[in-house]
Amino acid sequence: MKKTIITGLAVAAVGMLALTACSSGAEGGSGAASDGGSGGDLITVGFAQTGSESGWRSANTESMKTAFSTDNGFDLIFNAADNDAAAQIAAVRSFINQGVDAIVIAPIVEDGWDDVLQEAADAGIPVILEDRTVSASEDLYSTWVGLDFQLEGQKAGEWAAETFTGPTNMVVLEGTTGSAPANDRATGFDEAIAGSSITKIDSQTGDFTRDGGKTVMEGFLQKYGVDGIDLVYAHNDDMALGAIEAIEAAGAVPGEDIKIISIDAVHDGMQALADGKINYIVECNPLLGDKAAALVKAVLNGESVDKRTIVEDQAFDQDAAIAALPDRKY
Ligand code: GYE
Repeated sequence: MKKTIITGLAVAAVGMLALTACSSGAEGGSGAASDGGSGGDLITVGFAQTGSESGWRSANTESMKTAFSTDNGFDLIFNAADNDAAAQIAAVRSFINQGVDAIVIAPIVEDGWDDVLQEAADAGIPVILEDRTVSASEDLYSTWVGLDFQLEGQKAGEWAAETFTGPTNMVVLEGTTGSAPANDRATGFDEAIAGSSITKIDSQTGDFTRDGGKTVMEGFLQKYGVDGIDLVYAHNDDMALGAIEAIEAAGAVPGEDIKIISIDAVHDGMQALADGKINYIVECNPLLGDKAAALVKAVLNGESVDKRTIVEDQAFDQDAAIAALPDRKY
């Protein structure tokens, strides 16, 4: 399997190549492309988004809508499945029935994709995955652009193992059950803290939402008390922000009485880190639109593309968050 770490420059170059090489761009389509009044044929793309569960997702949706604009040569059919895996598969089926030129999916969960991906392949419609991955065979999709979720979890775990050297009771706020980031962020973190003095006393899904994180954290606080929990590992910022509300409501100080590590580095999370309410954040870059759009054009033009494009992430402590906040794009 080929694996590429791609830089902004390389992506821009691919994008420009694809733009100049793409005249009609509607090969494989069945007349669904409309010209949208711009004079040329547009590439009709069905995008099956997960939903609108988090700040990360809002930034990702905006990035995708901007990149797949009419000005860039696309006619985008956008669907957000409200975190319902069956509804997302139904949306992909409807894109196939509409005869779109290409389908882009941010898969809610990893499993269950084989049949519908085979149907897309049978219809000659290429599928490009963005953000999350699937467990189905790689032959069933053209390419994937996303993040190394396991490495994100590992970076968070390494920081925790270095920082908490005495006995530490940790609770985990997991992302959506069965999603690639929830699975991989758990694996990466658990491997990194193996043999450390951190004990995972509980772990439950908060579905990547602020409300979910708050509700699960309220339950943990009821069960273990403020004094029974030293550390929260949240699979995303939104759940950490929900946990902050629960901790404050319980009369404790988040970031001090109970430390918090999360993943994403969206604006509200970074602000909480700068304010000392979160202690460490590993970034997960949601700005994948341009890369996904360039890949769609390259695939439709018959160019060979890498099977995986992984965008690199950074990590932030409080000082780094204060320094980075003014220039953050999301
Ligand atoms: O971390 C979370 C979102 O799939 C990487 O989904 C994405 C995750 C992100 O809901 O905030």
